[in-house]
Amino acid sequence: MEHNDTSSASSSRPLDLPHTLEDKKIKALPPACYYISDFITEEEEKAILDKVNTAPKARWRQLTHRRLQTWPSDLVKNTLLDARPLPDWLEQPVVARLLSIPLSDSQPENMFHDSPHQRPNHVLINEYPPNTGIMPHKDGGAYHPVVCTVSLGSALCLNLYKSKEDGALDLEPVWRILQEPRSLLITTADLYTEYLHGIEPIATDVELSEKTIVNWDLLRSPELYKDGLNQRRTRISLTYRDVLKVSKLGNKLGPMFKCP
Ligand SMILES: O=C(O)CCC(=O)C(=O)O
Repeated sequence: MEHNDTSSASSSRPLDLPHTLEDKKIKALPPACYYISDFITEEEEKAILDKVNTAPKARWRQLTHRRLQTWPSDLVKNTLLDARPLPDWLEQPVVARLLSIPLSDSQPENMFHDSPHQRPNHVLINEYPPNTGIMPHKDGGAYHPVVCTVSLGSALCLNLYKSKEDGALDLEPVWRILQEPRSLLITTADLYTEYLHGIEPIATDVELSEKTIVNWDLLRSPELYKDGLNQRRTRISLTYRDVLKVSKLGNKLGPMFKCP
């Protein structure tokens, strides 16, 4: 099985794929949330970054502080109109590997076993140069509540927030997750529906320690952050999700409705 493939011929560092997701559970978080530090190799990271960075200009959507790509396309009214499969470079190795990891010894199914398409059908690619972040938010109703995020190029902290009783956002994060390059973070269930997530627009993540970072024990290289700091470089994230509604009509509308 793919998930037993713990080495790569030319890779300097082996993968660290667990026997089951249970082995990589972030224990301090409500169930269920997982962190795999070495989900892809450096060579795979480089190959994906090349594809992201050489995508046609029209693929990028520029927001005020950040740019992003959507594959196979944007959603329209929470619906995926373009039902083409993901391109090969987003499918392999990530999706195959995601689907190969069982939930636990007693649950041999993978994390998408109960999603409508039994696999992710959509990828959002976000670029975060230093000093760039994303406001605290929830992902909304378009997706099955399993979110798989692969980080490339740089580490940074994802913050989780809770609304106060009066509905206002509590600006102090409840938890912080440090995402290293080449890692996979999976969030599901309550973490998806009850909490907000966001990334602070800063150049350096501070006060990093086993007391402040919930996945400290699962990090590949905690020693890199022993001074409590992470100097950010540009981080690219790939967010894999299953969009609930896919329009059969979309592909019949012709190339006008398709992204390059
Ligand atoms: O880049 C990330 O890790 C988070 C992205 C995100 O929350 C979003 O695009 O909704």
